[in-house]
Amino acid sequence: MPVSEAVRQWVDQVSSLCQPESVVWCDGSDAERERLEKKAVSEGALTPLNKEKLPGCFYHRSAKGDVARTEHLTFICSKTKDDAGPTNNWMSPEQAREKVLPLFKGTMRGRTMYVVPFIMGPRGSRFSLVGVQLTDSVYVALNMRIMTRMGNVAWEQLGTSKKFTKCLHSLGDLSPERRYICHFPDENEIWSIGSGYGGNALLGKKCLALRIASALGKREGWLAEHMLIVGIESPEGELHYITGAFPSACGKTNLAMLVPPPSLKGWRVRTIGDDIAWLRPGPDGRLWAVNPEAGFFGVAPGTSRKTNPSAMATIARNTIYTNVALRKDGTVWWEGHDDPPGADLLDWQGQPWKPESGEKAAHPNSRFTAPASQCPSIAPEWEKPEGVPISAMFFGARRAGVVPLIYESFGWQHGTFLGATLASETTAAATGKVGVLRRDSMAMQPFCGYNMADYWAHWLEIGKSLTRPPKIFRVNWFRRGKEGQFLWPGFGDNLRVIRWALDRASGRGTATETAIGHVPKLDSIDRKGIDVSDDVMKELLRVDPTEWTDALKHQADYFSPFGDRLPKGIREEHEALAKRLRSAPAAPQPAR
Ligand code: OXD
Ligand code: MN
Repeated sequence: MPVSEAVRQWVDQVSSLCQPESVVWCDGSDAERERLEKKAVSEGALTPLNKEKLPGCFYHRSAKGDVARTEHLTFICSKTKDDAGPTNNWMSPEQAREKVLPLFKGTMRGRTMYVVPFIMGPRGSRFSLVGVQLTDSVYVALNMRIMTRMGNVAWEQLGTSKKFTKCLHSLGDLSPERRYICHFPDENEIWSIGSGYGGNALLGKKCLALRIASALGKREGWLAEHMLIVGIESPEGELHYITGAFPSACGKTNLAMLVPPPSLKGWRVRTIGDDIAWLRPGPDGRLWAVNPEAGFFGVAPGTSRKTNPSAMATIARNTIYTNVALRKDGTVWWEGHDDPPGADLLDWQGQPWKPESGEKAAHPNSRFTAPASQCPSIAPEWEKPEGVPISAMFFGARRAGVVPLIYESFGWQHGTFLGATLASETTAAATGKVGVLRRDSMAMQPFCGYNMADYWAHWLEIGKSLTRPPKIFRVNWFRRGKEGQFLWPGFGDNLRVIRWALDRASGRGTATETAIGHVPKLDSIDRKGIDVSDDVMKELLRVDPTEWTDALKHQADYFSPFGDRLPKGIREEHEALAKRLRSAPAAPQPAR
């Protein structure tokens, strides 16, 4: 397969720097996969799992301190600090060359360097981008094979072009002291050293498809978003596509593979993607989306036949499991699994585990890497080069109070503001304390490759180019009652909420106008077949102007570091909300 001269030159340069013992050019073939799997097993990077129960599956245990994205070690290396903005760590390109580049010197001595060409996006699509990852981790090469269109297809797509993202990765010594994930949006380049964890090491995903792509999208007039994409088909055959932005580990994979409950007969969900959407205005004035990925890198704990039967079917073969617990019979287990743990379980660190230990057997951020094509609900159109047109977009987060189950924005600008002000209680997907309220604007805060104020301005610009923009909604499946219990059943029943949104997008559906947006009326959301009383529904939909006035102050604090860069449209929405809240009647007190 002919390879562009630009690629060859770069591979030579990196080889002289990292000094690998050998260089393997990946072609993406099945024979190669078998070779790499054998190598990974012989090196101890992978353990084969039970061939009957989990055919084609492998197990990987990562280093103890390398189990999640490390945002404090993640940098945007743009020309100026202002270009990266107040929400990103910044390092100048010169400083990165001085401080980080030397860490790559000789780092691959005695190791193999894999040249992993890949396409993000469907083959032959105008949306798609080519990347080449150089890595000394066979585990990473095998994961990239699942998560992207990897191998000769990428060389074919690239041809003689120089437009590819240079993704340099080395495990280094896996020490957090020498761990850096650096992004160069102007040079279209990524350097990652010191981590083998997915989000830090599978460079096509967060690094390319979000941080680098968001900056590229800004220049070229499109959006790279931390969003799932699904098609929702009614019993009458009406098909709408939606996207949903949720912070990490807030149920995007579950929503992307939602199974309608038996009481919603005839509804069907078609999965397109579970984590990332690339969106472009189409010639018809609508917004079109593709999923740039080819696999799912999902959180294992909590995944079961009850919560996500499609995911369970997807991960039954050809899957790499990372940091889950291992059973003696070569099967895997995690908290929230359907089956009991059984005896003789080894925890994610390889230690014998007993339920009474009080410790988690699987790491809370343990993962599965599985091909999207294996998902029973995958849409036949999931790889369409032109993508799918979007009718509605959802911004959601984990909030115990304040935010109602769903509300609809007054339009694109207000919808952008709803996304911009998203905040969520933290989870285990990134290192740090769990359960703390943290701003995660558009669910993109850890993933935006440039100043977020410019990013919101870019959203507003994109809106202007759409004559048929999607409706934008804010959702919160996680509202709790007085005793701390979740008020909404969630999972498959979230389809009831989406149905209301799609009705609204089609000019149907009833709502009450409130200070924050259009909220469903008490009976707007179908509750047939679920036990959600009127009182609980009232609480789920309650908008308390006092609580929101307080939230408004936090929003102002959040916006303040952006200074004059904050777009006028966002400032206007903030002021308009303040005004509406001042004239809003007091809310009735919670019923429970
Ligand atoms: C992910 C994340 O892995 O958001 O998708 O952390
Ligand atoms: Mn994600």
